[in-house]
Amino acid sequence: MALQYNRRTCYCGEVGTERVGQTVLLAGWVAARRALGGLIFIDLRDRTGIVQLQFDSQTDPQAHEVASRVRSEYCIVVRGEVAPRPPGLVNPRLPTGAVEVRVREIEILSTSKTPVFELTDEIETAEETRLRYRYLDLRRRPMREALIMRHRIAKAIRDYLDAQGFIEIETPFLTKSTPEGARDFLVPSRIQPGSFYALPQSPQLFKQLLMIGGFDKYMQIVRCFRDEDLRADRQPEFTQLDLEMSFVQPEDVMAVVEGCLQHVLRTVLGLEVPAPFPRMSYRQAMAEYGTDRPDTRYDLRIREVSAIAGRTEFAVFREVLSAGGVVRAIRVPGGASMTRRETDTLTEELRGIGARGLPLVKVVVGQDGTLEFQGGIAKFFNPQTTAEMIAATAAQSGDMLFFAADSEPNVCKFLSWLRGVVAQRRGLIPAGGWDFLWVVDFPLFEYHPEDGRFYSVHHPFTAPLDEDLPLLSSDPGRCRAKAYDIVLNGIELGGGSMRIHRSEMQERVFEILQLSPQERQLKFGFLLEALQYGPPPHGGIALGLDRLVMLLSGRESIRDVIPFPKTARAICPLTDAPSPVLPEQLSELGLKLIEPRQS
Ligand code: AMO
Repeated sequence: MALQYNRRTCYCGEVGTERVGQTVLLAGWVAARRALGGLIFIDLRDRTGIVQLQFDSQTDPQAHEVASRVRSEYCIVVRGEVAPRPPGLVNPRLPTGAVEVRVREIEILSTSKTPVFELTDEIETAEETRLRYRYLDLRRRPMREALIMRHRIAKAIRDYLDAQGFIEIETPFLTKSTPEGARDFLVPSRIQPGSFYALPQSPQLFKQLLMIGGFDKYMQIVRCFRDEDLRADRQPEFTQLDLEMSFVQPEDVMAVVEGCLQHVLRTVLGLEVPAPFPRMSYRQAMAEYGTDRPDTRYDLRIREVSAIAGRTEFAVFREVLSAGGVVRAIRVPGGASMTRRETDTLTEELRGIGARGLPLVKVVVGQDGTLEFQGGIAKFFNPQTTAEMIAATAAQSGDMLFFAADSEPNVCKFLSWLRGVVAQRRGLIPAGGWDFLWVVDFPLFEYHPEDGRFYSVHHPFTAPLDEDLPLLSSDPGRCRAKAYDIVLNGIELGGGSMRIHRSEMQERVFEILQLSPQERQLKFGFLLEALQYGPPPHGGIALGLDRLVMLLSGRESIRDVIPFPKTARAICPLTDAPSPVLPEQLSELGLKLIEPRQS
């Protein structure tokens, strides 16, 4: 009689010593198979782990015969008794390593082609191949664990926010362009030929409408779509934890996020993180870390040294300063031990991102017992500028000072890159650190000299800081926003803001952005209209769920925590999407390709 696979007694990973003597019915995949004389051993795998099966030709010849035909990744069901493994054969690395199942009956449910790669924990296989056979890749423990953790994180988030009175509400995917600033994915309409939906870059406008609709505390774990260049932490479709609240100030939103993340880390990782999380102004972040998402797990802070640099004999410093640039430095404690090869590599890599070089000096104790500079650009310093530079950077014997001299944005870019790389290569990043940080007081606008216009740093509905309101008329470039980003270990996890809820203020911002009444109407007309019907003061935030899961599961890429991600070329190797469509489909949509498809 066939084994009843719908009557499994437990999962493979649950077969422990407490089940010794019991009969179990297990189903799963053949992870490994070994034949030893009259015995066959099979590692049976399901989503909980692996258990060893034993087939004995003496006691159960029929089952042994079937087991001899079984190959890797066959799907099987077995019934047998749990027995302790003989002493000496216990595998302490496996939770089920003290037992084995002596199989009496086995049935092959389906056979498998030989997988094109081995389904081991560590894997060298090209990612494209893994994605092509993702369903096999998903049988591997690291993938399985990441997706299970993703589920737990999402559940912890929902549980916490539900207890706080949030309501999860879905918003449309077939919609109009949203203001997040990336390119839209467009969907042609068959019923309205020549018209297109845009897939939402975020539910931004809808969540504001929900506030006007009176929902007060909204949350959604939601897919967003952005047509942008991909990186390890970016996908064309990704998931946000999206929040919006009425009658709040930034600290209320921040407190909810802090409580939620504390709950997630507690329930998923058993970790306590202190709250409130530290806050840093955008200005400080840029000055000391060169980026708006500083990794505060290690120091290596950037120091402003332009004034001293201008008094050295180094022509590069002087030229840069007279052209309006800046000189800044990083002190690497103990960095004087870095080899020529290491610093040459850094120089080459910095050239790759546009730097002209990497000026450096080593800090040593001179003959008279005072600190002095050696190597690199040491010869351009006199005792006075040396002493000043040492004081400005708090340098000590054995340190290395690295400099960057360029326009301010470039200096920030080079030194923030250098901080990260030096910290990593010199092992300065403590393991197991969870450094959450709020970056606040972002500028409201950024000025683009190429077209002489201001653009919103976040989106045009972001409210200005109350104390900066006068700057809207006098100096918009200096006006700060009621906006906040949350950063974890140097990765931007999320961002949000208070929204403008009064139409005069919105008008003023649109004027600064030089958005014509027609443009305003075309892009955001429905929101502007809704804002005339008693909008509550409101604000919110969105966190990248993929990034959160990536960080909590210790993965390097969000692709490792997404079941079916796209490659860096925005392709799905499994389904082969995107792919050409039939001419009939195009004509039904009223579309015609004007250029032959590039292969
Ligand atoms: P923002 O554009 O900052 O804000 O997005 C919020 C967070 O979403 C994540 N994220 C991404 N993750 C993976 N792939 C991508 N392509 C990608 N793009 C963004 C990041 C980011 O911090 N509507 C506003 C939020 C608000 O103001 O409430 C918004 O979407 O972790």
